[in-house]
Formats: sequence, structure tokens, C-alpha cells
Amino acid sequence: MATKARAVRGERRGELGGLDRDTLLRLYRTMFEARRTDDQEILLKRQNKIFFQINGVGHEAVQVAVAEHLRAGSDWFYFYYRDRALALALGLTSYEQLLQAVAAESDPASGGRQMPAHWGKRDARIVSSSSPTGTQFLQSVGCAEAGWRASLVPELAAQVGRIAEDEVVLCTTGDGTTSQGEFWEAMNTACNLKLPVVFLVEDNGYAISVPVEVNTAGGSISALLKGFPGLYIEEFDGTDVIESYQAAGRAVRWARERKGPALLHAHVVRPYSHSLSDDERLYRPEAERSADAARDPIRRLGTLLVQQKIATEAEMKAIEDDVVASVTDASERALQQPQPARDTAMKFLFSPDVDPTSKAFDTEDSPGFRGGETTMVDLLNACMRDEMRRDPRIVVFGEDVADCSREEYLEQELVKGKGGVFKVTHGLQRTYGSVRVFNSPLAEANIVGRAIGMATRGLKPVVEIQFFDYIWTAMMQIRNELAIMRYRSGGSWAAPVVIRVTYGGYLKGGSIYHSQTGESIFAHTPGLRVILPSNALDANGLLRTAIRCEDPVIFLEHKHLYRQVYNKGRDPGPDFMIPFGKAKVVRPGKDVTVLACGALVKRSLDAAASAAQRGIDVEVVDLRSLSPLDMEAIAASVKKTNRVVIAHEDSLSWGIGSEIAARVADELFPWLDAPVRRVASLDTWVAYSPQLEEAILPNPEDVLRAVEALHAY
Ligand SMILES: Cc1ncc(C[n+]2csc(CCOP(=O)(O)OP(=O)(O)O)c2C)c(N)n1
Ligand SMILES: [Mg+2]
Repeated sequence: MATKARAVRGERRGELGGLDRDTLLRLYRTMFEARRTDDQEILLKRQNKIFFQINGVGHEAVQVAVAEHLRAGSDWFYFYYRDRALALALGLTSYEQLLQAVAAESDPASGGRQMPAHWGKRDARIVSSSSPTGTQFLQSVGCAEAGWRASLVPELAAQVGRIAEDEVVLCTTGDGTTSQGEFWEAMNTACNLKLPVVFLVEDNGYAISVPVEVNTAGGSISALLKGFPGLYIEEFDGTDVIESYQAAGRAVRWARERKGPALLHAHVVRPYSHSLSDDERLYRPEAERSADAARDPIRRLGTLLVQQKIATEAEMKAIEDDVVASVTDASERALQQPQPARDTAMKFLFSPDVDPTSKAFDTEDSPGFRGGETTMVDLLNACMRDEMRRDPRIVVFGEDVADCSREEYLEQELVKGKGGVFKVTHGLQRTYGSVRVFNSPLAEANIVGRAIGMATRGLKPVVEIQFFDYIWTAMMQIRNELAIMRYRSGGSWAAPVVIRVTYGGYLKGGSIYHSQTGESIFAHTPGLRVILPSNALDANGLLRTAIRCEDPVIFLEHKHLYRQVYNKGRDPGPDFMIPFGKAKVVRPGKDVTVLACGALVKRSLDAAASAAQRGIDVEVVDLRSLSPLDMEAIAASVKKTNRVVIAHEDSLSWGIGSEIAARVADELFPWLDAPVRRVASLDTWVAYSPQLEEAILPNPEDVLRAVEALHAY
């Protein structure tokens, strides 16, 4: 049927928000296609042809309206699972959406790794979305911030890819998810830095069965946010395309003009229940549900278009028939697509191009020493200085890492500058400026979430977590986002962030909350590299590898080792690198192997010296890198000594010693002449009392006892 291009004029056009006929019909088509795709997936789920379904029904109007003001491929997008119509409008086709539902290898969002409605498309700049509610907020802030910071550093702008002067980042959410702490952290930073983020709250009044007034004080998120400085707020009916289009236009303009972030509070409906696993009749009475159904955005727009004589009923039907045919065809084609082969299960955990375990990262035998011996703090600082000179993409931030946030104090030479509570970042702000070295708010998720957002668009954040003991507020970002970004997006996106973390005890008074270790928690997270140097030189070479590699790295720096005399080293120069997964024999011996890392290396060497006096020749191996683990070096040593002790600082049970012992038992059993022994902290917390601290943490005598026992076995 021919559809003539008819202009919408005068008063009627005013009522229609200035939208022309073609646009209105296109919006209707996208909304209907989103609905149809949901219905098709529901059908496939009932037929057991797909394995999960969650719908975007009732949210379509505001989504297509917002998309009208945005530019795929130039703006950036952080979505949540209801955004089917938004994803469609920005170029993720229903065929591609269905590829995810059938778990096809060709699914562009995740290569069969994620459930349907976990959107992503690299060239449209739709960044991979995940299942934890609320992790998108801080990342979207980091993404906007990367554009802003890059525009202020000329060498950087060239490396970070296309930055539109008026680009915006859209970040969407449900109403319930605004209860997450990270939402408030993101608002805080977006307002503080006046970042061009448009937050869209799709408020359907429920978070599964929990109504909005339980989640939000006073029941309205936009009312609650009124005090945030520079935040532009619109509250409107998100089932009304015209109203949504106008409100979104004003908000996006605000952000494009660099006036600050904006909040769109759209009231929508959820007529299909939360998901196929939920039946809303259990907690919503009939009257409430039929009131929702009456506001169905597709029915509303369809009726409006016919009433306003934009299109006839026949013309509307023709659009719908065409969509039904194309979604059915897309579904049939998607069902033909194969799932990823079994042997691809380990793909996408790490960069396929840059291998930090390779020879390219091994310059350990050719250091270019300069100056005299110095501390681990100094050699970490030297590494960051050199690397920041080499690579303008590096930004350094965290709590207290800047020399002085009030730059004028530095300029007027009123202060010397702090540069970290342990001074590891001292002088970096002075040298490289406040755009690249700056303080974060006191919020660990803020640090890691923003870093992920920056890294996904090409910056290289090297961030600091001031104390390991407080890393836990960032744990959701580390385990569910940082470690998984590459894997869950089928290699489309990555978050190569270096997280430097101070850790460890032996401080005399460090107590429970300044002595924690816990490296096994991170080593147990696929997708992370976990590095743990014991001396100044290794720290320098391993940090350089961490910075130059393309994987996320947890870089553990022992506070007690920062300024020891015994582990000092000379600055090995700007090209010194130690590859990951390369352990080092720090004392050769033939009778018993001690595998150690961090503060236990020195304690094991002391034990070895005592053992030598008793005629036992101990070999001490410094693991240096836990993930990956150098099993070759371990095997070489065990094959020589046939006896092995694993010494680590963290508490005994479920620690790295357990894992290494299991691997030694499994892979090296024929060479063992004695059981594998572990030396570690007691299974408790490091107490403030120095006497208790000594009893809790492992010491050289503990290592010696284990060595003697194995030698006598
Ligand atoms: C951190 C986290 N907690 C709980 C869940 C389980 N969950 C998934 S969706 C959801 C409700 C979200 O409600 P809302 O933000 O209002 O979005 P809506 O589904 O209503 O669009 C919950 C509790 C989750 N995915 N992530
Ligand atoms: Mg909701």
C-alpha cells in the first residue's frame, strides 16, 4: 500500500510536539517492533527455544522519544534490560536482539555469553550492559569524564578516538535501582564535574514486587534530587511520546550545552509483570493493573495518530503487518544460528593481542640502572612518572593521591603536596597536571566504576585503593564489571584498569582494618591479573607490565614493604618489565622448597638462613604473580627438592596455599617425598595488641618449623 508523505501542519503539529508525520510513524513502528520482539521471545521461551526472557513492555514511548535526540556512534549509551525500544532505535536490530536470546555465537552484544536484553553494540557506542542493578551509573560518569578530560589534553584527544564537542552520555535505570548507593555517588560526581550525562529513570512504580514508596523516600526520585547543584530535572508521563520527546529535548540540550547533567523522570507502566518468572497478580490488585493497561503507550500513540488523522487505521495495520513479518523472519533466521563451540569457553577473558606473560614483557635481564638504592615507594613512583610521560592516556586518581586539590596552593608554593597517604603518587600532579592526576571523593566504588567507564573508551586509569581493608565497597565493580567486561561482551569491550591497592600487616598496631590481605578473593575471580611484589625492583617492573598490558590488574602493594632497607633496589629505567606469571628463585637450595610471596619472602629467607645452620638447604621461590601462577617454576623446584612449604600472610583456610597445594598434589605427586605444608595466619583477624598480632601473623619460626618437619618426614 502506498503511504503518501503528508505534512502535519499548524495547530495539529503543535499538539504533536512539532513532529512530522514520517517521524511519528517511524516512532510508532519502532515501538511496535520492540513489543513484537518481546512477544516473539516470550513465545520462543514457552517453546523452550530460548532460555530467558525479560520484557520492555510499557516503556517503549519514552525510549523512542529520547532516542530522537541522540546520535548513535557519537553519543555514548549505558542501558538497562528494559531498553529494547531504545536499543532498536539506536541500531541494535531485532534480529541482533534475537541472536542473543538464542545464545548465538554471532550475537553482537555478548557472543552467547549473556542473557537476552543485555544490550551492547560497539559501533553504536552501546556499552555492554550487565545484570547487577546500578553498576552502569558510575561507568557512564567515567565515560563522560573521559571525553571531558581528553579534550583538555591535546596529545590525549588524538588517542581516545572521536570526541564530539557536544557529545552526551545516556544512562538509563529503573526506579528501584536508584536506591543503590552507586546511583548517589554518580549523581554527586556528575554534578560536581558538570558532566554531560543524561540519566533516564524509567519509573514503572515497582522493583519486581516492591513499590516505589518503599524504595524512595517520599515516592519520587526527581523530588528527592532537587538539591543537586546543576542537575536539570524533568518529570513527565513516559507513556506519552509527545510529552517525552519535548522533555527529553530540553534535557539533552542542557547536557549538550555543557550546563551539567540532566535527569529524566519518566512515569511508565509494566503491564507484563517483571519477567516471565514473576506473576504480578500476587501483589497488585486488578484495579491497579487495569489502570496500567489503559496507559499502554503503543495503544495511546496508535489512537492519537488515527484521531489526528496522521494515518488511517489501514495504514497503521500495514505498518504492524510489515513489522510482524520482519520479526518472524528475524526469529527464524536467528534460530538457525549456532551457539559458540564448546572449545571457545575460555575465550575473551584476557586480551588476545597483548600477552603480559610473553617475552615482549620480559626485559628483566637488561635493566638500565640509574642512581643509588632506594625504596619500593620510590620505585613505584618512578615507574608511574616514566609511564605517564610515555603514554598520555594514563590518568591517576583515588583518595589523597593528588599533591593538592587546591591547585593555587601549589602554584603559590604555599604547600609541598601530599601525593598519597604513603606518598607513592607524590609529585605526579605537579608534573602532569590536575587533569591527569586528581583526588576522587571518599568512595571506592566511585573510583573503580569511573575508571571502568574511562577505560572502555580508551583511557588508561591507574587508580589507588588507599587500604585493602576498604576495597569492599568497590567489590561489585571489580568482580562483576571490571573482570567481566571483555568476556561478557564477546571481546567487544574491555576495561584495562590497574588498581593499586596497599595491603598487609606486620605494622604493630595496624589492627583489623589496616592489616588485611585477602589476595585469594581476587585470584579466584576469572579475568583479573593479581600481582604481589616483595621488593622495590620487582614492584617497578611488574607495575610497568600492569600498565602496558590490556587486562585489568589488581596490583597489591604491601605497606610494610614500602620502606624496608632489605628490599631496596636501583631504578632500572623506563623500559624495565617483568612478565606476569614469572616466579623467581630468590635463594637456591636442594632440600625443601618454600613458595612465598609479599612479606613472607623475607620471612622465608630468614627461616632458610636458620635452617642452613641446621644443615637443611632451603630453596625460596618468590611467586610475584598469583594469577597467572608460574607452575613451571614451582614444578622445577619441587622436582629438585621433593618437599614443599607454601608460606602466605593471609589466613590459612581457603587461601592461595590451598590452591597451590592442590595443584602440586595433582600435577607433581610423583615427585613428592612428603605432604605439602602450609604456613599462614591463624583463621582470625589481625588484632591491635602487638602480642596478639605476633601470634596471628606467620613469622620466620613458623616457616622454619614447617621446613624442619618436612625435612624430617
Ligand atoms: C544488585 C542486584 N540486586 C538485585 C537484583 C535482582 N533484580 C533484578 S531487576 C530487580 C528490580 C529492579 O527494579 P527497577 O530498578 O525498578 O527496574 P524495573 O525492573 O522495574 O524496570 C531486581 C531486584 C539484581 N539484578 N541486581
Ligand atoms: Mg521499576
